[in-house]
Formats: sequence, structure tokens, C-alpha cells
Amino acid sequence: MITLYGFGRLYRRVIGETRDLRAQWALEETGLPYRVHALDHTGGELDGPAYSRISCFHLVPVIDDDGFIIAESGAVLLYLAEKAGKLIPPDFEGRMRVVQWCFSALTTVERPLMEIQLIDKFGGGEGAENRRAGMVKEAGRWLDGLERRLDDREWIACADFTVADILLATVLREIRKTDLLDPYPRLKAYYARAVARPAWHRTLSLYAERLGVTVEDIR
Ligand SMILES: N[C@@H](CCC(=O)N[C@@H](CS)C(=O)NCC(=O)O)C(=O)O
Repeated sequence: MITLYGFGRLYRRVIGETRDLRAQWALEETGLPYRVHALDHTGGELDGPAYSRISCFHLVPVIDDDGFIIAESGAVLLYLAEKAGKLIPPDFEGRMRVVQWCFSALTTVERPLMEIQLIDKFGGGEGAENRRAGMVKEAGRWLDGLERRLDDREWIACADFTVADILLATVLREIRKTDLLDPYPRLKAYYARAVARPAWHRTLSLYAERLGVTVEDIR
């Protein structure tokens, strides 16, 4: 049985923004049986000795599959896809295409989007306005590229929905409260398609229940 280490108690302002969402979304999509170990972040559980043995960076998400432990959301999703034989194609080239787009989401697209989200949420201190403008400019390069990629396709890596779409959609979600997707109709439609999936709705409900908020609070 898989155990997902996710948040159980968390500082209010980051509820709804954490990466255990993407891991749970993949679990819900694959149908693999799992349980959630809900960590108390506010009580320091991530820094305690027990969790230290599971996550060397003291971060969430991590999964433990009967003793085999995997950290890093991208690796967690690829593991789940490989294990389930779902959300990734069976052929080598198709799988590498998914890996490519997982890296794109996490190492290229997420950086400026996450920075914009952090500035919008927490202010960002001195120089934040200039930094945000720079990040918006950089984000525009990656969003332009995604819009082109989606010219004639429904999903980012392959014909079918894959874990790369879970990563990219959760990354795009970081700017859902801005108008930065407005110039990109195909990307907007792609995001809407991804978050319309029943497994995402189940994930949001389960997460909201776990954190003691409503789905509306975190949508
Ligand atoms: N690169 C890691 C980042 C994980 C990460 O930053 N997790 C945050 C929640 S989204 C966390 O556990 N923060 C707790 C802390 O910093 O104390 C991944 O993709 O899994």
C-alpha cells in the first residue's frame, strides 16, 4: 500500500498551494490504493527525526510504497505512472516525451510562475515590483511556447493525458488569480480541460477535508 506524506496542518495562507495536491491528483487518476499520512507542519513535524528519515530536505510530497520511498513531486508522479501503467505511454520514446515535459513544467515554467505567486501573496519586499515585471516577461516566453505547442494538440506531451499534464496544470494554477493566461486562448482552454477532470475535483475535496477548509477556499 502506498502512503502519501502530505500536509494535515499548515499555515493558513499556503493552504491550497502545496505540492501534495499534484501527488494526490496522480493517485486519484491511477486508482492505485493509498493512504495519506497528514503531517503537522505548524507543529514542526517535518523537522522531526521521524520525517527526517523519510525526506532529506524535510519537504512534502513524499510517497512510501511498502518501504520504497520516493521524494520530489516530479519523481513521485513518474513513479506512480510507471507503477500503474497509466498516465504514461508504454513505448520508450513516448515515456521520454513525458519526462521532457515534466522537466519543462518544473524547471522552466514553474520558476517565474512560482515567484509571481509568492510576490502576489506575500508582497516580496523591496524591489518586488521590478522583480515581478521581470518574472512576467520571462513567463511570457514560456507561455508563448506552450501556446504554440498546443496549436494542434489536446495534451502537452502525448495524445492522451499524462503525468506531465498534472505537473503543468498545477504549475499554471500558481497564476490562476492573475490575468496572465488571458493572451493565450489555447493554454487557457488546456488548463480548463485539465482541472475539469473528475480526479482533480476529488483531489481538491479530499485535500480541503484534510486541511479543514472548503473547496471554495482553495479553488
Ligand atoms: N522540489 C520539491 C519542492 C517541494 C516543496 O517545496 N514542498 C513544500 C510544500 S509545496 C514544503 O514541503 N514546504 C515545507 C517547508 O518548507 O518547510 C518538489 O517538487 O517536491
